[in-house]
Amino acid sequence: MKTSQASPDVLRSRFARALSTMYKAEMPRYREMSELVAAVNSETRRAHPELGRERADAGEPDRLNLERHGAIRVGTPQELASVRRLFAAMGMFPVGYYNLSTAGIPVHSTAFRPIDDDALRRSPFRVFTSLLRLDLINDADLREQATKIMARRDILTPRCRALLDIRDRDDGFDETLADEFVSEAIETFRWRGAAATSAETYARLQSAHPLLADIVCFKGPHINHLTLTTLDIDAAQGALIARDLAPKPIIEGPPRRRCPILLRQTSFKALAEPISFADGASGLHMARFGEIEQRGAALTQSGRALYDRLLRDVYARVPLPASDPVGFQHALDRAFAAFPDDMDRLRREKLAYFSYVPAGGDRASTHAPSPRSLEDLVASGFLRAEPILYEDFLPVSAAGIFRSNLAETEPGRAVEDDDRAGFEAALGAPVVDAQALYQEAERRSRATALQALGVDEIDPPATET
Ligand code: OOG
Ligand code: NI
Repeated sequence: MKTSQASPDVLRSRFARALSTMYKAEMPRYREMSELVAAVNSETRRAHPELGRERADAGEPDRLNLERHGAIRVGTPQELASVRRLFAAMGMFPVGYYNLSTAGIPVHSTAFRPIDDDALRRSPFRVFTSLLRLDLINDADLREQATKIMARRDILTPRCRALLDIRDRDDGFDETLADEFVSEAIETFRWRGAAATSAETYARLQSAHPLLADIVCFKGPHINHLTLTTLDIDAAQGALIARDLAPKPIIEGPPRRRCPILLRQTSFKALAEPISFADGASGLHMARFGEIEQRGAALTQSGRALYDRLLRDVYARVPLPASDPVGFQHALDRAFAAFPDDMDRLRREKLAYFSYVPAGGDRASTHAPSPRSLEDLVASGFLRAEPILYEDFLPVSAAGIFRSNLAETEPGRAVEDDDRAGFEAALGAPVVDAQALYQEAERRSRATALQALGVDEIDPPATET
């Protein structure tokens, strides 16, 4: 990249703003939700000014009301490779492999997201991207028909492809091309109420699986939701109910805690939107909604194993949360009493990742005597430990989100086989390992902090690999 060129971070940030503007114009209910979330956030900030420091996802006020993620579903390996190329131009890379077939949803997914701390800070926007698994659709005729329909479309505009070629050649975009690139890029994600198939084909695909119709029948992978962040998701959920915005009955993820972990999410349910078919008929399509999230600490492998185990117990007790939200909430609270809820324990028991910062104030001018263990330095106030924010997604939550927005409430037939190799072949690259990113972030912060204090690291790494 040359200095006169727009950086990938700048492109991502403009792209996220453009998508937000487009989605709000397409969907007044999303605009309404965004106003409500902004109001909850400023109220929470007013009532709890300390949140800026204590809560990992507080962010700066002007950044708080920007979208954190969106989601799309693509149909073919070529389409996945195309979006990979598009997102790479904006500094977003595939992190993680999510096998949703275990929950009866015929897709597997990744999250295209910024990877390093600076990039995340500059613009945290990411796109949860699912690829249809036609191999999980039983009807061979339908598989063939779906393949033929999708072979006719290119989800990138011709100009967008040309711009990506220019980028490869010049290693970036100058300002004029950058603006043009963003406006071409959002075309891929635009909602088009005109289905590319007849009503009959749509109905066949829909009855095989509602996702199939959504992925196959349109001209491209419309954004199916954008997601805002909140400082208090329980308050946001209450506000959705109070404003009749019909949220899903449960908040996905861990229960409310003093120390937030991972990711909690809610949404208003997909709207039935008018569509027209290629044969002139018209109908209603349910796919698009708005989401709210609250993020907490990233968990280590053992923290995550504990989370997964507790959540499994909850689902064993209440298999269909949507039909018993109160019982589910109760079971969730009970089970998670077993998950330590204080930052110091989360850190010392190596359940969550932390970054270490030399403490300011009095301590900054005192030289820490060397050698000292990391624990000593934290205990004596030379180092401050802050939870590292979870930047990824949760498969069980994602499955719940898919389900509540399809005309389907019961889990579909579960298939265990993951096809990471197939996914990575389609992508044309391996996915990045999220755990490795958090481990490295913790290791780097520790090394930098100790170096700043002039202390040699003498104790073993704080987090096992
Ligand atoms: C994606 C659902 C997953 C999340 O926040 O977990 C997701 C979809 O419905 O396409 O966005
Ligand atoms: Ni989402």
